[in-house]
Amino acid sequence: MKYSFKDIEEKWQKFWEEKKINEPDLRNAKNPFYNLMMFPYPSAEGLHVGNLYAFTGSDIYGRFKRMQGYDVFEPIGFDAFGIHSENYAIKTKRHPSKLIPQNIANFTRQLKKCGLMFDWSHVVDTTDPKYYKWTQWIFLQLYKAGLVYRKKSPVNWCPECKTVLADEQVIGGKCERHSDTEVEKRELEQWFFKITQYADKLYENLKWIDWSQNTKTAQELWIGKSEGAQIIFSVKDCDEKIIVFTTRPDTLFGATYMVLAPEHPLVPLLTTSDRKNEVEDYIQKAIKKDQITRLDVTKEKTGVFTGSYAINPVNNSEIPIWIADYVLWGYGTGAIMAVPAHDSRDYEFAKQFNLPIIEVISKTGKPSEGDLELYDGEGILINSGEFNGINSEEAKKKIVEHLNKKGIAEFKVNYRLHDWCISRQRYWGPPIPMVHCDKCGIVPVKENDLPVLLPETDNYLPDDSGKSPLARVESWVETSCPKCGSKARKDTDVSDNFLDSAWYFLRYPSVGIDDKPMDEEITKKWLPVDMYIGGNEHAVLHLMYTRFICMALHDLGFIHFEEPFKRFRAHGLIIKDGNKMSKSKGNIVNPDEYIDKYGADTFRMYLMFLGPYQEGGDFRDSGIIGIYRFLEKVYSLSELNFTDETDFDDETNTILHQTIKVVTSDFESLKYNTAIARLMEFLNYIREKNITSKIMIKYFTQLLAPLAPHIAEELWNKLGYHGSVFNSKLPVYDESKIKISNVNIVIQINGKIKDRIDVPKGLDEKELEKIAQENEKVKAAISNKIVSKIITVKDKLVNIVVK
Ligand code: ANZ
Ligand code: ZN
Ligand code: ZN
Repeated sequence: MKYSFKDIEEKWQKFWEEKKINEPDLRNAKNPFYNLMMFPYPSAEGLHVGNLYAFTGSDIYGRFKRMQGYDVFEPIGFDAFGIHSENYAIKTKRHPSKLIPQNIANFTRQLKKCGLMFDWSHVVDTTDPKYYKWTQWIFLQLYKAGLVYRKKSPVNWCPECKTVLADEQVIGGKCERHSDTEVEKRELEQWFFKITQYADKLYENLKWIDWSQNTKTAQELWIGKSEGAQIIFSVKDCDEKIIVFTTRPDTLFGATYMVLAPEHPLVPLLTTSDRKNEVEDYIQKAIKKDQITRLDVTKEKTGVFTGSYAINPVNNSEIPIWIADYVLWGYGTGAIMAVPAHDSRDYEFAKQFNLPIIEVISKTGKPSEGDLELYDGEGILINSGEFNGINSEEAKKKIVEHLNKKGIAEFKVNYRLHDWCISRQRYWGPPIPMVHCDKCGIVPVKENDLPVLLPETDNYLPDDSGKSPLARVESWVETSCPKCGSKARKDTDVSDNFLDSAWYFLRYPSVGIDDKPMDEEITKKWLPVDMYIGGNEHAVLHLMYTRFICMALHDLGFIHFEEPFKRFRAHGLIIKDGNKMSKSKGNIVNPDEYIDKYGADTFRMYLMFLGPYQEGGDFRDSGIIGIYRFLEKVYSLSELNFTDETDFDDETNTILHQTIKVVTSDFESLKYNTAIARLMEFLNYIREKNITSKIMIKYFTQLLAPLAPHIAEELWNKLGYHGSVFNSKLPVYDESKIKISNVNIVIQINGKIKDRIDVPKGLDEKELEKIAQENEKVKAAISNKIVSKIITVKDKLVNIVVK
């Protein structure tokens, strides 16, 4: 009989749905396991193969856990608000509120064909007022807790998106969505979340959470914890003080000038009248540049002298105050003490503008001879008065302590992380639940009045005004003040799409419960998430925001954990025929086509066979047929006349138990490609040996099930078992049955037998040669001769020819 995957897959998909096979009893489950994958945004193009790669790997893990006896909850949803969706709606001139539901329906149809173990009774759609009501509720809770503030500040503005962006959405100075568009700085009043209040916890917890190392490293760098000190410098003939942040207080005697960021508020005060024009010109140019350009070490340093001098507190020397764009406003204090002998940027700047360079750290404890070279390491202090001879580490402490007594220095930890800019001047998002009243100022919407519904309007295009399209819907904007009742205006920004996705996994198990965001009992049972799989491109975006939101909700007493994901694993990326997939190259793999042609089981297994899941692989059309053939052979097992045989010879036992062992450990470590290879070998063995034992085929079926769920159900059924194979337990291997069978081989020298030894069956030529050459008798016999040739016959003999 032909392997008619279409009938088989439809039949079992229907079975799962009708029998609610994938809907665990969330309240009463005994052994809960929350298996999460990153939910997609429902693009109009439909399911992308990248989505499916991520989902399949996660689904296999979920099915595997289930067959180990867990009650696995594997939900799916749609991240349907946001610029991605909105831009597409604009491009195709269809209103997002019409387009998105169609996309969701299409995604749902596609996903249901892929054999994923989703609990379709707990779907989250972030654009559903029943969901975003609680997104707004979270905003209000954070606001009440003092974690939300409004500030006018230079923010990232994408002229294409016509909205502000968070720092995390700016990549190399360009918009993450428009890689050709330079992000501008605009002075706008925006809502911010105080993620920096959690900087330390976000950083410290990385030490123990079980996440992919590359993701943790990305977060570590992004948070950028740096330990140092703040030092106050006074200004000559002036009452102003300049505070600097430095990681090297030990180099204080080498500070020969100071630099303020062009945006620093003291600049106008410190600029002398003769320098005014030059300074103002410079500021105009500098503040337009983005961070990356400003920090670029390969670019020539620029700057101007303000005309004022600061006093170095350790030796009272007068040092000039400059402004330069390599010092950033928004990091540290926006001012530095420059130590050109020991900091590369200061060094270049000093060379360029002929500023003095004084060596204060020496590797040897003695001043350098000849031309002074930059040295940015640690060492022994020189030219540093009473601190001479002390090493850097100690000097850092001593100098700060010394100045601290005078009240002009303190130890300080600094973070690179900035607060999260949360407001967007776009249409397609949850309105920010705030009201502006002339009498009361800014007032939060009452919780009982949530959700603040997004108004329906055809006039939803973004513009360059810095205001959201919502501002144009006057009837909507008008409201009454929640506090005093007088006429007031709704806030017209919407919240960042990343707020929608920062808590969706908290909602999944509570979907259907509408009087609270999360049911306490169910949340206690299912959260935190046991396993989360997704792309590493979210390392400093989604994965940072979710951690922050969890920490805040935890501290406010809403949830019992502060880290959302017990384990996180980043999957690799797949490419097509050696190239990145892209629309412009026209090499996008459309899952629908392949599933129609080969079936979901084949497609799933082929995706997983491309390479180690955490590394990705290269999709080639020619490869998929191999997997298809394999499943055809699997299917032919269903036509055997099964026997009740349960006693197997040693070799068969060894192979069986070793296969169980390797495949289960491969599943656990997401090495699906090698698990598949192993199952292929196992199937070959079964066929070669004409094994028809029901129990043996049963084991094979169970091991295959997470990878190819439909065909496994079919086989399970043909074997005479009832219900779903996913309600059965995976076989467990027996170590004592794993006997590697040995063969006795002959070792010869020039054709004469020297030894006979036992080796594991099936060793290849190279391994056999090595064993023979390391044999003591052989070594002794050939010690002073030259080996000219080695002849090996697998499992039989090694003949060493010597001269
Ligand atoms: C004096 C000094 C001497 C420094 C020396 C370094 C080496 P991280 O590790 O990244 O925190 N800095 C401080 N604020 C800055 C700003 N807003 N823009 C640009 N640079 C800034 O780096 C901290 C160091 O970067 C600080 O320590 C300061 O230079 C500089 F031999 O102070 B240092
Ligand atoms: Zn953009
Ligand atoms: Zn009021």
